[in-house]
Amino acid sequence: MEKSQVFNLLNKVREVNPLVHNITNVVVTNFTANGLLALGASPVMAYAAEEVADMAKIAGALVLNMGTLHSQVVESMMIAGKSANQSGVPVIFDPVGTGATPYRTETARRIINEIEIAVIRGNAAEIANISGENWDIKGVDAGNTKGNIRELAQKTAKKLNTIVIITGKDDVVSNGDQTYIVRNGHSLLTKVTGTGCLLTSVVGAFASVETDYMLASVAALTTYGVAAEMAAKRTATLGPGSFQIEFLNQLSLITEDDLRKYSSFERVE
Ligand code: ATP
Ligand code: TZP
Ligand code: MG
Ligand code: MG
Repeated sequence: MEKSQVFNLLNKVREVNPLVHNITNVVVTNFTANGLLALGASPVMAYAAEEVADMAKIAGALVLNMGTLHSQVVESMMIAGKSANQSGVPVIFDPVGTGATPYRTETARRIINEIEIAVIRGNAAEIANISGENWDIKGVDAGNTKGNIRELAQKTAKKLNTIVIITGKDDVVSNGDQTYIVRNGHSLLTKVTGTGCLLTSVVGAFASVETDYMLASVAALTTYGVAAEMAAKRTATLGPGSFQIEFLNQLSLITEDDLRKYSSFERVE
């Protein structure tokens, strides 16, 4: 994959303005909608069991996020996911907090068993717990990561026959055969809630315009990480509040030149 493909795909998102249907959590809803708008996508949040099948089938992507689970939202995710699958709409899954409680772990397994997932995006502990390993997780935060993240992504992708993204200081994307590392990003992203959740929806926006979901994932992670680096530079003497707002600005302002200069990713196998 070439650096130029990242901007080509970002440009396509800006031109197509894809509808991204999110069934997400109450913490990040507004931030996710604003981040998708800034990027150039068209967000919609729709949860009612009566309408999710209709919304999912006309979307460019469906994003399922387990952040604030309850039984009604799980039923809506199942209906929406099946409708998306029938219509060929990619489903992107954020298994927030898998491993923190048995309910979250069981729900993540149910979603994976019953719905065909194009891309799963989580922190290392969430992906390990989905994969059947028992890693400690503190609520929704990965905490200290241990083990080989690259191998974990490869193994989980093979096992679940999907694309797996594990984020952290470096991000890993794997389909089981091919694996990329994306090095862009900034530690201030960990000081703003919902930056992982918004990223999952941004992957949805890129997957709406590119059916090679590996390519779409690498482009989404790179764009997101470069926007964060630029925002951190511009708010260097300030704190996470200013960074959060500037990050939204940079998602909308980022140029081909910025991506050419700062993109940092490589295929590792
Ligand atoms: P957690 O709940 O553990 O914080 P998350 O779901 O919020 O996980 P992150 O792993 O924090 O998701 O990833 C969100 C974004 O932040 C990604 O773009 C990732 O590359 C970036 N990121 C996370 N940690 C760092 C870091 N230490 N340095 C640079 N970028 C980071
Ligand atoms: N609690 C439930 S969902 C959520 C919190 C704090 C947001 C998690 O967002 P992210 O993107 O994983 O930091
Ligand atoms: Mg986080
Ligand atoms: Mg998260």
